[in-house]
Amino acid sequence: MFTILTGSQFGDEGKGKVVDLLAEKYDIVVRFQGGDNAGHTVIVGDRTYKLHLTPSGVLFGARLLIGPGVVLNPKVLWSEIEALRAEGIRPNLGIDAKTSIIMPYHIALDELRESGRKEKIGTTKRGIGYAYIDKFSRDEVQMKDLTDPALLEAKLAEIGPAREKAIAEMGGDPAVVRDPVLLGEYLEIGRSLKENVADVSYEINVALDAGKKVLAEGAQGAFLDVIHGTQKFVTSSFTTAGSACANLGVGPARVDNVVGIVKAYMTRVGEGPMPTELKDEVGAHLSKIGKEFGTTTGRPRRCGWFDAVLAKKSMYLNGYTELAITKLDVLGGLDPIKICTSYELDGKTLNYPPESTVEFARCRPIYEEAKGWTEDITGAKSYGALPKAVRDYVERIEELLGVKITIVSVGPGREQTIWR
Ligand code: 2SA
Ligand code: GDP
Ligand code: MG
Repeated sequence: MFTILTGSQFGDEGKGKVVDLLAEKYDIVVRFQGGDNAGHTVIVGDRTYKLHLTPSGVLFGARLLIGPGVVLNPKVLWSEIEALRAEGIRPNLGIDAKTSIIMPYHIALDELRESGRKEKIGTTKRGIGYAYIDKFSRDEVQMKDLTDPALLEAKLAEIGPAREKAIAEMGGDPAVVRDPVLLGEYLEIGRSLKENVADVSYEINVALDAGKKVLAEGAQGAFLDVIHGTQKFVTSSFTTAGSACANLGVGPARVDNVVGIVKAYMTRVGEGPMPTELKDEVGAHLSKIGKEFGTTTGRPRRCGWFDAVLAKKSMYLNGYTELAITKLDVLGGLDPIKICTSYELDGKTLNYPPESTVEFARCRPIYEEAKGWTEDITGAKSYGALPKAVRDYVERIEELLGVKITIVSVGPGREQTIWR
């Protein structure tokens, strides 16, 4: 069985929590795009794990794979592995030989470019965009190059001068490109991870042939997709479900189900349009109760009402077969609760987001109202035990999106989950 799970909004929908829940039933959990810009939180009991590269199936002992479409910072991965080992968890990790490496110069270029932009994107400054530029211009360092100093040296001899020139032109220090200390650290990690180098496409396809279960874990969300998101305020990878097939080398006919993670309201971290953003006390409530701060950078996330117009587009972009709704508990105490069901643009009513980001930024939300609730739902154990207003909200979203909501999350903990 092959399942793809992606974020349906702007990221941080709670993918980490849901992947952890599902992982018990899967043999392999694999990341297929993005890098350590991702921050996936898994909370079990009093322990919180903030995972950036390690797939969120780690606590159930699944085989964990990092596919060739990921951009990998080896230092971040290594520190995650060490932190997990310190807790007695030994990740069973495979990294594709062709996975692109985020080099120190990618981080330098990301920082320089972002600080030089008049209109900022609000990147995580993890070097993501520049690592993907090098992947697509075929000038990348790959995982296999880190396992052999001669390979890395040859690669840097070929691509180093252009990177040094670019950094110097942007006012940075070109010495970062061949910094012997940094390169030494990378090679040391490469040596340590040599046994983990894998052929991810082959491994997944063989596992599927053998009847095993594979879960592809998306990072970021639909509207941060480099093609279908709100350019230019997007990340540099393909974040929608179809990307899992292309990035992992698994044919689309092998996909059995596509799970979308839907937060019960909207958040966005970084710049870019968000029609339902609230800069009032309701936004402050969502931020405070939802603890909406970036898992990687700690930046405050912007908050707003659920946007069903964007969500409809996400259903099309991803072709979800089922949904998990998260953070319903955070809406408790707000009455009424609003759902954006259309936009107003230049006197016209739109039921679908305009393709142009400039026009999208000018859309005004049109809301319908739902009844709120005041009960604490964080301990609810069954769908029937939820107050009627909560069930009505869930079912209204289901109706608007036309896809069944099978998982209802009422708190960050594993046990705070209701299966419908
Ligand atoms: P980048 O660094 O080039 O990928 O940034 C480009 C845009 O993508 C956004 N982005 C994210 N949005 C939500 N969550 C992400 N992960 C972290 C988290 C974010 C954090 O889990 O909270 O800690 O700040 C993530 N990663 C990238 C980013 O904000 C830019 O708008
Ligand atoms: P991801 O990037 O999609 O994995 O999401 P993040 O981990 O960045 O952010 C989601 C945050 O919401 C994390 O702190 C989770 O622990 C938390 N969370 C997930 N589901 C729920 C929920 O149902 N209720 C509450 N209150 N928090 C949740
Ligand atoms: Mg996150």
